Amino acid sequence: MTQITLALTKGRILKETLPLLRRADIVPSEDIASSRKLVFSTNQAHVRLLILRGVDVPTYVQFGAADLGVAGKDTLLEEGGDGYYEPIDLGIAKCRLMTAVSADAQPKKGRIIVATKYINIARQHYAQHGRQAEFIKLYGAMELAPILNLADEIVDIVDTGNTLRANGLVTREHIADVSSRVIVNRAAMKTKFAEIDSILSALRSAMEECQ
Ligand code: PRT
Ligand code: MG
Repeated sequence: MTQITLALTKGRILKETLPLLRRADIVPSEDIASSRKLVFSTNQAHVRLLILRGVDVPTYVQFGAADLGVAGKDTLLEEGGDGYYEPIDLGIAKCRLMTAVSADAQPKKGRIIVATKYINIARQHYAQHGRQAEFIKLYGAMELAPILNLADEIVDIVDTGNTLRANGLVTREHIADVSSRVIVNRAAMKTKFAEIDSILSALRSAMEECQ
């Protein structure tokens, strides 16, 4: 059978994807969380799993190094790649992309500074709202930026809101609802249609069983 490569990330997406894969009868041959390996075989001889950084999943799928991948919609919006389809919303790892400010911040006129790891999403959002902004790229701990006066606002992922609250920030504008999506390389969808279609069908059934 044709080899199928599925790209995943360690972390919360993996945790919520593995039960769905198991129901779809794709079971890694060893425990991914406790291994340092980056490629895993599965109970299905023609299916292997790659463990990548989240931001690299769309890149691998776009260029066909992986046939399928699971990535957060936030990552897909930010990376903005083409070359893949997005056939399934898995409805897992749900959260929201929001802007946030210091709870005691005074409204600021004119140009503001926004710190975020989502530069492209942020640029588009502020432009759409007709607000002038400069953007500072951060790779983590965005919540610190307003506290230390590095930025006036941040654009970040919010789930429970606990992280923001714990750091004296409040949400302002909702940018997008986020969940994890299955993406498929466009060429592979044609050349490996039978194998990929059967995985997509199994995943859809697995999702129904979970509801
Ligand atoms: O490999 P890399 O480090 O780049 O990826 P990762 O380890 O971040 O990947 P992983 O597997 O953990 O998944 C991240 C993805 O999960 C994101 O791209 C989102 O699509 C999704 N997701 C869902 C979240 C959250 N919920 C979430 N709460 N990603 C991050 N958070 C963080 C957020 O950054 C913030 O610091 O949790 C904090 C906010 O949570 P609350 O509950 O305090 O509001
Ligand atoms: Mg992380």
